Amino acid sequence: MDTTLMDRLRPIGFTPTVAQAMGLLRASGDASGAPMRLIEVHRETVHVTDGTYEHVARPLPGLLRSLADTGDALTVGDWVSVQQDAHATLWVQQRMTPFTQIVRRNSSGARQPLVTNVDSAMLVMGLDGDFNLRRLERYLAMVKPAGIWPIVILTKRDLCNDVDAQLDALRERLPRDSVVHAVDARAAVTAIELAPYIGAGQTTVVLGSSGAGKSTLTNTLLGVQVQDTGAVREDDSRGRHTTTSRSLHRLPAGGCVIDTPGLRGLRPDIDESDLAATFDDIQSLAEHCRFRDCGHHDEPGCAVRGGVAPDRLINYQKLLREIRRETLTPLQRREQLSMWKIRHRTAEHRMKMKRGEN
Ligand SMILES: Nc1nc2c(ncn2[C@@H]2O[C@H](COP(=O)(O)OP(=O)(O)OP(=O)(O)O)[C@@H](O)[C@H]2O)c(=O)[nH]1
Ligand SMILES: [Mg+2]
Ligand SMILES: [Zn+2]
Repeated sequence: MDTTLMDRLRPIGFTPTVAQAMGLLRASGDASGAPMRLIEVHRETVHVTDGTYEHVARPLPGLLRSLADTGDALTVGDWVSVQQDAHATLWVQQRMTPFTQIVRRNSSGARQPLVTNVDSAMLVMGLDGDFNLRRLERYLAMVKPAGIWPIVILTKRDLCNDVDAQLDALRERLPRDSVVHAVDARAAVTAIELAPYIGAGQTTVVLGSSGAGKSTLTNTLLGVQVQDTGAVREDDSRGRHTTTSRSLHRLPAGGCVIDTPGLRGLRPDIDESDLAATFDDIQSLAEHCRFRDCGHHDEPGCAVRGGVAPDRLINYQKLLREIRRETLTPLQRREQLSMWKIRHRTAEHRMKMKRGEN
């Protein structure tokens, strides 16, 4: 690969490893397209950058089909090979298997990749009514198992008069090695504070609920107002879903940031061992429980209860139940449903007995 091409692509995250993977990819097919990075996904087209210019391209239907077969899709952050046909239409021919990928489950349970090839994720949470440790743990459970470095960014520091109390609550709750910054997302100095996390050629993604300040932070990192921002509701600090699609932007220092819409009802696409790795404090305490299969509910000799914040344990158990429910076979699901029905009926019966209706 020639050096001018390398120089052009490096600021958008092209590394020797990507170069090698792209080279292998192109050698494996009959394609000889140019390596580009996907910056926006639309219904029929995608926007890509070649390091200098942005282009609109169309994905080959065969590529979309083969991705869909494995619950995958073209995603912002992807490296793709793009070729022009005789009519000057650009076609996305192939996609490099992502080095990292953040995936959630949508409301119908299907896998939905959010972003790919990111090095770090800025988990953005407001120090206002948005502050919610259970939600933050959910984000961590989605990001950490993907091999992505989480950075907790607490915005609206300027609006909060008990920052220290919130920080203490967070430190007590999260693993000791968590990286946390409390910032005013609008302030230029915040870009300087966070610069070490997005070196040249690295990509970060901002994640968090609507109104948390993801687009505000994106603009501050960029040094220009590119993304629209919107006021939050006063009563509950909720945003109005101002950002509606994911987009990748180049930073002046040579990294990239991906802005995303606020996620509702986040379900991470992870398995039990991923969850255990995210809640490794619970995992290591569990080794000292009297019973090997201790559920840390009310079993005697439990080493976990009392060892971690009670609400953290509740959240872990909730996530575990969700994951187990998702991995149930249809038969197991039916069995569980009928068990619930029986429980419900028994409870109803008991209520009637109490009311003397029997
Ligand atoms: N005072 C103050 N306001 C902030 C801060 N961060 C964000 N805001 C404001 O909060 C509101 C929501 O910010 P956005 O950046 O639009 O939030 P978002 O996370 O992008 O929201 P969606 O696009 O809806 O997902 C805007 O009015 C911002 O100006 C902060 O650190 N301090
Ligand atoms: Mg936004
Ligand atoms: Zn236990």
